[in-house]
Amino acid sequence: MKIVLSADLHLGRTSTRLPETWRDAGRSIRAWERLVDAVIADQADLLCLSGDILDHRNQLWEAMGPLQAGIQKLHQAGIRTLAVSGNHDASSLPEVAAQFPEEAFTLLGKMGTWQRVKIQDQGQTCLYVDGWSFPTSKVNQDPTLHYPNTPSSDGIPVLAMVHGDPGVPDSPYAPLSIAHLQSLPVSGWLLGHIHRPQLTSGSPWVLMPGSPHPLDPGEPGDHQAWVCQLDQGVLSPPQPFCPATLRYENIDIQISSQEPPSIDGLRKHIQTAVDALPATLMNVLRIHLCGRVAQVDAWRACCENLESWAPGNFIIESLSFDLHPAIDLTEASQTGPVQALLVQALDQLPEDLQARLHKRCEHINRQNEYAGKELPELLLEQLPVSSKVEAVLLKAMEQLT
Ligand SMILES: [Mn+2]
Repeated sequence: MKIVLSADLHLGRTSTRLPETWRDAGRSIRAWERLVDAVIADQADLLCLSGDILDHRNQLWEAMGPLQAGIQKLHQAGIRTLAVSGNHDASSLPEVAAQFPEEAFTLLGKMGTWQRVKIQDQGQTCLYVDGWSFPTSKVNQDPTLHYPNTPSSDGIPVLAMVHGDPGVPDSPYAPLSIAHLQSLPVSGWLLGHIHRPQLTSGSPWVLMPGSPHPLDPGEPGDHQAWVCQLDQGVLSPPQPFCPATLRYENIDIQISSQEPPSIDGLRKHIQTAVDALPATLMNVLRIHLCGRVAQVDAWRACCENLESWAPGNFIIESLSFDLHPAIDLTEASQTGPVQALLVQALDQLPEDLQARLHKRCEHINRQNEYAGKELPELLLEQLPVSSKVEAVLLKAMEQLT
């Protein structure tokens, strides 16, 4: 049995910062139509959607028609859709559910109570799907605290669905704890709410599927739905399914000091970076140029008309610079004690500054722990501060030399 998993389609929204020619393809209902077709083409058995399927702010009523048409198309192909509502569609999804028989579309856990449905294969129950839906647009308590925590003795796997905010105990959008989710007797969790996909392995695995179609430049990287297999009573960890046709990407281009300023050279850098990405029809790029170069102004001039360059599968949404004049650092360090200190600091920050930053990290980590937030430990090397310090030091060197 094949089960496709997704959430956060936000039907009604259109992805932002797109050129006119990509606007229609950037509508979330187009992504939904593609997903429906892919589910049918792949002959999946179930489609599970974990909330925020409809966006409450954008074109809600226009989005309902395409959602219903998709559910109907799946039903005609013998595929059942199961869903829970999120904070965006707490009130609209029950209306959609009322239009369909249970075997076409099942909204699980209405009124904020956990509900279980049995899925059958050739007359035998092969899977339980548990779900909980947002009863209103805000919920301050972790809904899994009321999960009926009774392990089934029949060995039938359980897929559980809930929309919520993992690792944020004071969230008004159903706070969740990954550790608590993994302590419950289920085989896999399908979450929703966070648009960046994340799969936490283990037993049970926990999938935040992410939006299957990115909605703005704040959602860079891979976006897709997921698929898992139920084979001989085992629910496999999910795999990516139906990749998005749109991608936002931040690209850093490092210019070397020997490289002569040239528009063609710059274009080649960008093309190489795009070629390294997974093949996607529409790429929206935020480009960041950095390096120490002989002719900073000439490089800036090369970028002037670059934003209108659109060779087909990508556009340049923005360009930023972190270019500094190439300085012979060894020579510069010999011109005075301040210069020597700055050059040394480029390699390694002064010890007292490092110690202060370490203390700061520890303080933040303790606070996270105290607040019960499950954020990964913050390490000094990961702080963006080092690149900022480097930029300041280089600026200072420019002034001094
Ligand atoms: Mn949400």
